[in-house]
Amino acid sequence: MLAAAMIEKLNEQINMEFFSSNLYLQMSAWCEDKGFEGAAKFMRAHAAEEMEHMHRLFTYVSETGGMPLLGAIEAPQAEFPSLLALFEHTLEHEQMITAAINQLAHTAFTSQDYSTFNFLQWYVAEQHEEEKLFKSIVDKIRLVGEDGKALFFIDKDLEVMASKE
Ligand code: OFO
Repeated sequence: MLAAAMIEKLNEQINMEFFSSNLYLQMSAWCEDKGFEGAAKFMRAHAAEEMEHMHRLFTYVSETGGMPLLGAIEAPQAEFPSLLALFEHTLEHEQMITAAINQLAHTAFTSQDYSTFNFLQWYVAEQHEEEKLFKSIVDKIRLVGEDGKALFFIDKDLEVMASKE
């Protein structure tokens, strides 16, 4: 049985994962609108991944006798100045999520909730992967620049990455 304070924090994380999913889905619409079809597919696939992050937490809370609570979810940003700005935003967002996961792990550990601490290790590893992934995309766009031809190839690359998501 989880402590009430822990359940509350896990519920906050459930909402953050929902927000991540909505943010990436919204970003996919921007990409589609600007003709970046590969990027759109990539963001859509990533939105689905975030839904899985949400479900994993949801299941954990209910399996441990808690009650998952879905609160209001803020509307995500819908306009971006460029594809690079969009991916910079994903990287900053993932860094924020990593900080939230670290905070959760800290709370679990210091309150001797080792079950939750253990459960959160999956998220710790996942955040490492997510930051690495988004950083590699940001780096690539910065490297090739943002003219039409360069972005065309970036978009093709993202399409390939989307199929591996
Ligand atoms: Fe992108 O890792 Fe969940 O939020």
